[in-house]
Formats: sequence, structure tokens, C-alpha cells
Amino acid sequence: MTEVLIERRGAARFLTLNRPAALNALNHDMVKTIHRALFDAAADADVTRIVITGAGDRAFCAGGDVATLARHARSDRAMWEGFFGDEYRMNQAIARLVTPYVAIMDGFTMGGGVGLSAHGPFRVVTERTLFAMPETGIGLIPDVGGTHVLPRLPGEIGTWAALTGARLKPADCIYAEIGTHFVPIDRLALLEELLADGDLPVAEQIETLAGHAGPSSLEALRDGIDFHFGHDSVEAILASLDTGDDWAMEQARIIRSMSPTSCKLTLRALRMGEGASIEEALRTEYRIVSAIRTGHDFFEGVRAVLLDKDKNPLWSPASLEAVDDAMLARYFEEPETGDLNFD
Ligand code: QUE
Repeated sequence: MTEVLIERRGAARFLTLNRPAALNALNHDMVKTIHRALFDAAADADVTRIVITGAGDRAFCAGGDVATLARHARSDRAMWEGFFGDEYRMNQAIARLVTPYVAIMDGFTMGGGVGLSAHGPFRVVTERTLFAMPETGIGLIPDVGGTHVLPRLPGEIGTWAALTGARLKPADCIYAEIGTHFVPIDRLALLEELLADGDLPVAEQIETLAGHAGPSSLEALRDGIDFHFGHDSVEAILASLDTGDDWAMEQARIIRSMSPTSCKLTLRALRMGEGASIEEALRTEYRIVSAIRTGHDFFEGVRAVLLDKDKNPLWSPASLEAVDDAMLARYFEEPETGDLNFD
């Protein structure tokens, strides 16, 4: 019942994801509560900033409650479409918020947690931030607006992160412009106090406490990322990686372990997302995810990664060659139940 704490602190509305044992993974109730709280805060003239954070010291938010979806939603279309539809509408609300919005990305920030942070103007990372879009590993796609955000990161960092599910440390997040500020953990309490005391603009308050995340390992990888991941087919990316250095060959091995269907859907959706508004990107993601429910890989991916944890998913189709364009096209069609709307 109190999986999202909502508090008024001075000029700020604080939302705290409060499911620490589940790494603050988002369930449907939490999504609806957050969206309603954003709506209320935006309508309250006394609230000059919204702050979202996660309880515990391990996660901001590790994703969506995919284990529950895998258990029930194969036979419950309304549950599946209800969860993703409401989550994406919440993501869009964050992207269009006028009230300054601060996400404290302390700990795991993956999947659904990226949707709660990446669309806002202030994205604070700490020593414990670990960012990833790992969905190709469970037969999903980098959703929650990922197909809008990732193509806008420098070079091909977004394509690389989406296909491999790479985990980015705080310095990498700053380098990749995923985080706007690095604030050390021991200053977070003070940051929250300053934000509650709304005397100064949010940007100035965060900058007062911000430190340096240090050098990013991505800088040295950047040429390789841009060189290999600029191709417009997964096969071409792999062919390029196969002729590269040890790092490149390792990326190829990782991509080959991911769902072939997810990899092809992801690359196509990322390229479409380059010129798409947040609403257009979310609508396309909703089409894809709706079709994924009737497929195989999501249920097998959740089984292998999160339930049985054998880390050995048997994907079907099992190879990229077996995923043809006609199969892919089905995922981009309007669902029988209609497209996502933002009314
Ligand atoms: C891909 C995902 C998720 C994931 C792993 C993936 C995801 C998610 C979790 C998760 C959440 C809470 C936990 C946990 C894992 O993992 O969406 O152990 O306690 O919520 O490869 O999309």
C-alpha cells in the first residue's frame, strides 16, 4: 500500500519508490500512484520541484515487475497492455512536465528506472549508480521511451547500450549524458534539504553540491562504439565486431547471447526513434511490446534470467537469419485493442 511514499517537504514533492527488497521494481499500482502524484504536484502552485528517489541503498529502480507479468500476462492481455500502457503514459508525463523534476539515480537504474529518470531535466548520479537497458536479454526491447532517449546520446552509445545491455558506471553516465550531475552519496541528505528549501533554482542547488565522477572508460571505447554500431542491421554490426579487437569480439559474443528477435526489433525501433517525438516512440514501443506478449522469448528470458536463473535462455527463433522482415513487420502493426493514446 505504501510502495510509493509521497511527501510534501517545503517547496518540494518527494516521491520515494519503496520496494527495496525488489530493488524498487515498478508494479502497476506504483505506476498509477506515481502518475497521479505527478499530476497533483504539477497542479499545485506551491510545489516548485518534484524529487524522485528509491528506498534502500541498492537501487533507484531496477525495472518493471516483469516476473509478475511473465507469470500472468500470457493469458491476460488486459493486464499486459494495462501495465505497459500506463507505464508509458507516466513516462510521457515526466517528459512533458513543466515543474522541475529531479531523479536521484542512486543504485541500479535499469529499464523502468530509466523511464523514471531519463526524460527529466535533472538526473543525479552517485558512486552507486549502475545504469543499463538490459531488455534484449529477456526478450523485450529498450522501452519506457528508450527508443527516443538512446538515439539522442552521443554517437552510437545508445545503440551499443541497447543491444548489449551494458552496465554504465557513474562516470560513464556523465560521459554519455545519461546523468546531468554527479553528487556524492554523503551529500544526498543535504541535497534533499536544499531542494525542500526552494529558495534558489534547482540547477543552482544541485551544482553547489555536485562533484566530479572521474574519468569514464567509455572515452577510450567511443571510436569503436561509433565505428561498429553505426550499421543499420544487427548482422552488419556483428560482422563488423567480428573483425575487431578483443573488446569488439566480446560485444559480438554478448549480442549473440541475446534474443535474436529482440535485437532486430531494438535496432529497428532505435533507428525509427531518432526522428520521433516521445509520444511517437512510446506508441511504437507499445505496438512492439503488445506483440511480444504473444511470442516466446519474453517468457523464456524471464525464466532464464530472473526465475530459474540458469542464464541459458533457448530463444525461438534461435538465430538472426530465422527472424525475417515479414515476422518483424507484425510487431509494428497497431494492436487489435488499439494504439496507445495520451489523452
Ligand atoms: C531485464 C529487465 C529486468 C531485469 C533484468 C533484465 C527488469 C527488472 C529486473 C529486476 C527487478 C527487480 C529485482 C530483480 C530484477 O531485472 O525489468 O532481481 O529484484 O525489473 O535482464 O528488463
